[in-house]
Amino acid sequence: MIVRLALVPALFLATLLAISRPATLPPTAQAAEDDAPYRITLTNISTAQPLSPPILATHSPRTMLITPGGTATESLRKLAEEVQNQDLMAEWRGDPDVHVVIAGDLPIRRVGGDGPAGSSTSATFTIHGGAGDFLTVAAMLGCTNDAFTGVISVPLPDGAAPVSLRSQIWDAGTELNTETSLDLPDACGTQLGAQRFPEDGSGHEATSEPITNHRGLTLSGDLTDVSAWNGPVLEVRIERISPLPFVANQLPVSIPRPPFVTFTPPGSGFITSGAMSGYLDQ
Ligand SMILES: [Ca+2]
Ligand SMILES: [Ca+2]
Repeated sequence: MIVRLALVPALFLATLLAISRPATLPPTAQAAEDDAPYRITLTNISTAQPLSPPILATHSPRTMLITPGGTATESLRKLAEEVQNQDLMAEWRGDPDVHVVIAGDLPIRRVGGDGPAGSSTSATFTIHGGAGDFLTVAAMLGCTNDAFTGVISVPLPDGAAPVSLRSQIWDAGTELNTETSLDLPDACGTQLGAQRFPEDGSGHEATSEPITNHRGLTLSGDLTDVSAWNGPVLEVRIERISPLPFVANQLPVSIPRPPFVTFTPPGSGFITSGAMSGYLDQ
């Protein structure tokens, strides 16, 4: 069923430009000696799509913050449709298996694209994680109806070798892919995207579908091929910056992997470097 909702006021550029301090939570479920800092570098590798201020979380394997094949929460809908990451931060903080959440405050520019002062095509975050922790990252593709990218439940490396992944792109399943300016965040057309559109709000034709891998643009609306992608748009580099390896509380290698590894369509989400091929079969 599709429900046409009233246009939402044009708050999204303000959301993109709003300056709020990145917020973190101290680890709650890990002993201090198991805690290590990681440097997470998010790089937009696309000329087509700006990315919204991202959200990152470290968490235990007991929780899965985004479930492909499942339904997006209202907070994830707001990220994927409206570039708003604060509700998702609150939601994830409420999960006792989440250790640290960081919500970015600036968009990540597309290659060759504009953005607010301080933004660039790359953003680096330091986040703490414990032995056996996983990483989840999400950011909206800013010139889409409800597409987002990131990584879901990727094991943090416990060695010094950095790991880089190019992320999959999902359709949140909450909005019809009209590809019209009326339904795209205004920030896309006013500053960040590859095309110029008027400030006409960010409409929403609701759908109730599962999170699936995005099929790409259909070019049936206002978006043209300069906003289209034909591969990953985000590279995620994970680097453990603590000098010593974990020595305690390593998870057994037999720990069940989360279901995301079985939800792997061809051609997206693959390791480009690092030493984690034993963990991921994407
Ligand atoms: Ca959709
Ligand atoms: Ca719009």
